[in-house]
Parts: sequence; structure tokens; C-alpha cells
Amino acid sequence: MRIRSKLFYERALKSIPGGVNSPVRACKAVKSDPIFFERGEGPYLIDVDGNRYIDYVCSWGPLILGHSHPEVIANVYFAIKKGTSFGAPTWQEVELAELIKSCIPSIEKIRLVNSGTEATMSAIRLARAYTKRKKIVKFEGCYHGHVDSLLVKAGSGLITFGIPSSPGIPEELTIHTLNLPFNDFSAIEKIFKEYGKEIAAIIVEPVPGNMGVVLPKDGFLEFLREITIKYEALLIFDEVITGFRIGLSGAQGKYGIIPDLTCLGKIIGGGLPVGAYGGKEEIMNFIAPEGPVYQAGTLSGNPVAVSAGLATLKELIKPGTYEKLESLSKRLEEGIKEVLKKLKLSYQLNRVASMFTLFFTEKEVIDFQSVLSSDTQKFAIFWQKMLDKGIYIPPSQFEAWFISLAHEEEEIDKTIVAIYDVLKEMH
Ligand code: KE4
Repeated sequence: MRIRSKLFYERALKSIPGGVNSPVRACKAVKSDPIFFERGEGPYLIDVDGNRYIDYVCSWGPLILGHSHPEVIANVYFAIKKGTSFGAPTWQEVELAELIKSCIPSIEKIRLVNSGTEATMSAIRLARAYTKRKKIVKFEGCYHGHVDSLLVKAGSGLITFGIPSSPGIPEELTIHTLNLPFNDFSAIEKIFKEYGKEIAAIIVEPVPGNMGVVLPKDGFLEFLREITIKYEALLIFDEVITGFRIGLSGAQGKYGIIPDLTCLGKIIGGGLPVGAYGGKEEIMNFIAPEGPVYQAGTLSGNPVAVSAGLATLKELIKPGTYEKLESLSKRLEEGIKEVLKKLKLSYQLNRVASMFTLFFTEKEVIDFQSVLSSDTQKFAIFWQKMLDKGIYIPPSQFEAWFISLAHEEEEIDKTIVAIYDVLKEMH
């Protein structure tokens, strides 16, 4: 039972739109009230009614170390004792910038901000200024934060709520946004033939997580790199999810692509608000106060938030971390595939490293259109039943599940058994 959660929700509804501070947390897509949580411990979340859940949301990605990691807590404690914010540079920001640069060689200079949205918003402004062009290419189902000009057929909560784009955004802000199907080489070829010299940049989630996890087709990311070089447009990798998730140098390291700009968030803040954008020095030097492109933030590079990010990345650079994440993720993937085989179900499971999605469709999921073939009603029933078994997965078919370093084989095996029991009961 979740009585206190319900009471908090009823109170929240009186003061906060939808009772939540970010739509996807409302759990509307799974026909549930949101759960109010009290605390997190390693791979577990405990709600205000004392129920414990194995957590596969991990705060939508940031908690790759699991909840309340001692190093993160200690770092934040020592930082906050010295004050919360100075509105002036601190040594922690320089350390985090240097650490990120050492992991992602394409980043020669980096600016810290407070969220992934700020990172992508700033990156496209910079790309437009640097190239003196207006058009931006994005992909259907990809979500880059609630940036006005990018909320066009975006992913994440926008698919969940089936909002093709949000009201309140004048078409003048979106007429320069070209929306293409992900993994569609010919559509990109065509649009560049028509608008090539007007296109400032392509912004892409190299491994989309916001329509559920979709893998780039072989050669697709290389193709984006080649065509942007050919037309002198920039390639922006939105690695807010994939950065430090699928490896120390993110998707660009895994696929061997060098983007012009990279957007980061989530993990680099270790659960506190940090975003960043960075790339070639020649481009980044266009950013004020070095250059003319304005971008600012009262709490950008906040020393307390940065200290959580530093502690997180310092854990991730230790040997064996990604090998552990891979073996746990592989164990879960193989377990789920075994369950599907046993129950003669052909749902689709897409995984890259420790991010994955189980799609309730028999169609191969390679883009936005195929994602939409998923049975969201069935997913809602699955979500509720998993919750009742103490497993908390993202409350939307169109999100990624995440595994943390705090998960062990015990949690993975419990999850596999729960999935078997729930799918058996459902079918
Ligand atoms: P934030 O502004 O939420 O920190 O980051 C925006 C963003 C940018 N780029 C990518 C690839 C992202 O995934 C996100 C945010 N992701 C969503 C869910 N996948 C955050 C959860 C929410 O909106 O509450």
C-alpha cells in the first residue's frame, strides 16, 4: 500500500502542476499515481510508506554509482561545509573540466551549466553563431531537453503524452528545425541536398534513449560525420544520457566518431544539477567572455554540485567499473531473453552497455515509427505488476532502464524471476 505517497500527491496537486516537477514522473503513461520516495540505498529506493524497490530508473541516468554512494556523500559534505555558492570560480570546476577532457578527447574546452537542456540550448546557439547558418537537423523520437526550437516531435515525455510538439512555441522558433527519421540515410542525404548550405548542425543522441533505447545502424553515425563535414555543418552529440554511461568516452568512444560539440549532463553531476557542453577550442572560443556568443548561469559550475560529479567520475575511472556494468547488464539481458523464449513471446530488447529497453512489440525497433508499434497498455500493466514485486522501472515504454554499480547479481536474478512471473501471469 502507498497511503502516505497518495497523501503527498494530493497535497502536491494543490501547489505543483500535475503534482510533479517534471512530467514523466507523474506516471500517467502507466496509469499510476507517482510514488514519493524517502531515500535511496545502493540499488534500492525506499518510498514514504517504507516499501523497498530495486531501482532501474537511477534518477533517469545520473545514479550510475547507485544511491548514497559514500564517496559522493563525503565529497558533497566537505564541499557544502565551506559554503554553497560563491558566484565566482572555484578549483572544483577546473578539476571537473580537466577530468572530462581527459576522458573525452574531442572536448578541448568545456562550459559547465546546470542541466542537459541548458547544454543543448547553448550548443545549438553556438553552432548557429559559428556557422552563421540557421537550420538544425534533429531526429524524431530524440529528446534534447525542453529547448523551444528542439521540442519538435521530441522523445521522452513528449512521446509518452503523444504531444507532437508543445504549445507556447511560435512556429518562428521551429521553422528552422528539420526533423528526420533516425537511422534513415536517404532522408538525411535528401535534406542536405536541399538545404545543405543552410544547415548549422545535426544534433543527435548517438544512442537514443528517449524513445526507448534504439541502436544506430552500422555506419549511421559515420555517415552523419561525413555529411556534416561535406556541407561544413557541425555534428553535435547529445551525450547527456550516453556520456560516462556507455563508457568513459561515451558513445563517441564506442563508435569512434569525433563530433564537433558534445552535450553532457546527468552522470557528470552525480545526482546534483550539472550539465556541460564542449568541443573544439576554435568553436568553444566563440562563447562569452572569450567570444560573442552569450551564455550564463548563476549556479553554473556550483562547487557543491560539481563535487558530486567529481566523486562520481573518480569512481568511474577506476579499473573494472564498466566491465562490472557490462556483466550485470548482459546477465539481465540474457535472463530476459531466456524468459521470452520460455514464454514464447517475441518482445524486443535493445541494449547498449547498461542502458536498455524492453519493447512490447514484435517488430524490430530501429526508429520512432517502429517504437510506436509498442503496446503501451501492456507495458502499463507490466510496470504496475513489477512495482508490486518491488521492482521500479521507468514509468514509460519510451525510456531507458539503467543499471548501477550498486546492483549485484542478486538484484539482477530477482528481477529476472519477477519478469518471468509477471509476463507468465499476463499471457
Ligand atoms: P535535463 O534538462 O533534464 O537535465 O536534460 C535534458 C536532456 C537532454 N538530452 C538528453 C539525451 C536527455 O535524455 C535529457 C533528459 N532526459 C529525460 C528523460 N530521458 C529526463 C527526465 C525528465 O525529463 O524528467
